Amino acid sequence: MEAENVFLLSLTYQGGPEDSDESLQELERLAITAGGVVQGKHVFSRTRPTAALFFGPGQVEELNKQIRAGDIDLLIVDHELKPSQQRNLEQAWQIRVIDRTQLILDIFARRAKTHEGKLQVEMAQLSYLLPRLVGKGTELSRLGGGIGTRGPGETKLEYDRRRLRARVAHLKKQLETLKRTRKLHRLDREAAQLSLVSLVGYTNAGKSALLRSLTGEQAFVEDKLFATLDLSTRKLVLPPSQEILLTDTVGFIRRLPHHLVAAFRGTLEEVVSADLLLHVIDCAHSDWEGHIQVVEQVLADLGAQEKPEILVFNKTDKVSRAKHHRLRHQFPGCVLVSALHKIGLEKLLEAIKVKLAESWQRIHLRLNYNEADIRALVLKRGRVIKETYGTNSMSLQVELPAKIAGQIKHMRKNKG
Ligand SMILES: Nc1nc2c(ncn2[C@@H]2O[C@H](COP(=O)(O)OP(=O)(O)OP(=O)(O)O)[C@@H](O)[C@H]2O)c(=O)[nH]1
Ligand SMILES: [Mg+2]
Repeated sequence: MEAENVFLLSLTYQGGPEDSDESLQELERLAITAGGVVQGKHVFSRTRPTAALFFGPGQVEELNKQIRAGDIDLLIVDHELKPSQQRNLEQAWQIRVIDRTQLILDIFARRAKTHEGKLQVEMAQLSYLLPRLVGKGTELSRLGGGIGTRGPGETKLEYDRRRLRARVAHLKKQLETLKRTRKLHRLDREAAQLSLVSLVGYTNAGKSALLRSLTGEQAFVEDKLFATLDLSTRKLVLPPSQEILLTDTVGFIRRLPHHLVAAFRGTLEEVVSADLLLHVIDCAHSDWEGHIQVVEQVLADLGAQEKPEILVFNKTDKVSRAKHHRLRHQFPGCVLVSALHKIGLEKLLEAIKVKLAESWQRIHLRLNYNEADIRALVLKRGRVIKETYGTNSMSLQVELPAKIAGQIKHMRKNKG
């Protein structure tokens, strides 16, 4: 497909978002990720948005001249537009207009790989499109290509609204089924009693790179926003022998469209059901502090603000020693790493071990020598603090997750 020439537009107004500059820069990266060539950008300012056009009539006219003079295929507005505003702007400018949400949906559509990921994106796209179909009738075929029209939804655009609604209902059902299956997997995990550690963080922070460096497996890493959409979970051994599961998933972004949050809620809830969150931060990014806030807000929205968390500052290879010191001072307990250069990984593994152990119970076990299976379980899921050997039995001081302690009790009772 030929690259599209896009123009980016934003509005500052009283009571509006205060992060316009940061957000517009990000919109530019998103547009490029979606395959656009950014021809220009502009920030208008007004007391408040207008109901009909979002921007002021004079501003729309001013931009019209610029559009006529240039070679622009698509206008992207860095706000969520009402369906009527979008239609009116398209009429005024005679080119396609999409908003931030639609752009992000487009990127998600390209990125979704697994069955569930695709269903979730289609669901988000359709819920976004449905209110926009009002009065459009056969005009829909107009949306036949380019940024903001791609993905699982695109072949479905000929459906009339009734069939779209039926499709949404169908998707909902399928996602529900998948969610149930996932719950079963979660039960499996609980049966296996493995601790789950989730990587969370702003998009492009280096979560997948970290998963890859830690586990030595191939995770999809790319210098693009939303490189990863789907859950991927790997087993990881914390030396010497403790086994845990590490999960990587979709990154967060400011003004994450609520359609997406809703569609991806199942996956995100899975992530935050973890025992421990590793919040990965690109400390070389100019807005790293803003990113932390966005991520903490999304986590709070998902009800995960109380989860144990380790702040992992990544890409430390790109910042000065002085900044390392400042970060350590400002965020006690944080870990500094470079996923790319594999720096600080042992410290991170140690920090994960310590943090997981904070909720463990310390118990005393007297084991016969034929109970090697229980000792092995302790070594895999917890740790031995002290161990002494007698003639007929060994005495162990151990620290374990409460569940494992319960499991061991159960195992011994069954043996009689
Ligand atoms: N210099 C440097 N670059 C890094 C480091 N870690 C990751 N990167 C780069 O940062 C970019 C993003 O890395 P990813 O691992 O894809 O980031 P992510 O957090 O998984 O991003 P999403 O999947 O989009 O949410 C890639 O180009 C990586 O090579 C690091 O420690 N140092
Ligand atoms: Mg990733």
